Amino acid sequence: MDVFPTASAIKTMEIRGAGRIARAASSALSMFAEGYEGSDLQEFMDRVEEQRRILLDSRPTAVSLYNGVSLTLKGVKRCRSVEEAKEKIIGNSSGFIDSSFKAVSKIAETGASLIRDGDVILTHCNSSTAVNVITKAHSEGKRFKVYATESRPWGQGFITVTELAKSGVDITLIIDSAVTSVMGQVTKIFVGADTITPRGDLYNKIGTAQIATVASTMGKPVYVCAETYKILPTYRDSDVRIEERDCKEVIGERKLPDNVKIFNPVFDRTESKYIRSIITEEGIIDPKDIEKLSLRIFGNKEE
Ligand code: RUB
Repeated sequence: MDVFPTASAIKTMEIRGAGRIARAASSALSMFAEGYEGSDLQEFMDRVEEQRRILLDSRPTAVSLYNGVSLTLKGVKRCRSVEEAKEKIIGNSSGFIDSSFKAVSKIAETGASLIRDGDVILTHCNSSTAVNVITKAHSEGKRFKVYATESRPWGQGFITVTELAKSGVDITLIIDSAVTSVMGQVTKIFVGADTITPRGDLYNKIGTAQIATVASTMGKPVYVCAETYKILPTYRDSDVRIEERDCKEVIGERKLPDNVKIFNPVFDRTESKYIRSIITEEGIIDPKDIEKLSLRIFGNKEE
């Protein structure tokens, strides 16, 4: 089975969130390898490259997708037969998916240790990693309050508040423009990541930069919850494209004059100076130390 249905589900956001799209892409490559029936190695490699491209083109901003795909294909070029290459992809994929879930649990433990009774937390969009931090702290018996933004235009905040409410967290939904109004009460901000650059800058859902700027003005710490495969390898620095989506997502059923232009970027960049720490499965990292971590994990050249 080729990866097209997965790529298309990622594009239409049926599968969304940086971690989920990386795991889905990895699993699609594994299923492609498993179902491949030919025996010509070159032909197989060409098909794999084509599948890789289709997946990488599905959403441009999250480096998790690129890293998930690259880790799934790691070492495949050195394989000497189709069977060996298929086994490699299947093994890499299951290793990547497993380590990705383990990273989310580790981050939940570490992140939860930063939450105290009486905290007022703000989260944005729907990051499964950030949500796990919050539910973990709640399951440990800590009592705190959470504000979650609606996250226009898609409204991923509705997913967040539903998930947190089901876990029994004291949760309040706010519209995006209410962030400044609640920031006075907020004690900590937890958000997810699509990409973290070696300089420690963050690409995440549109509005994150605004939240972080307001937080910084009011002296509130911003914590980014991110598995290390959301870090941009140093050799790809400056390679982040912000996805722009259809204007229909902004206006919905409304009618506007033809000469109104609509700009719909769906991610933004938050400078590292607004970020207190990045919580990874490797521990709590100062944004200044991300480059060292990126080099240790990915090296300085592409395989
Ligand atoms: C989702 C978003 C999330 C990150 C991290 O945007 O910006 O904060 O992807 O998510 P979209 P996770 O809904 O457009 O994909 O922690 O689940 O990987």
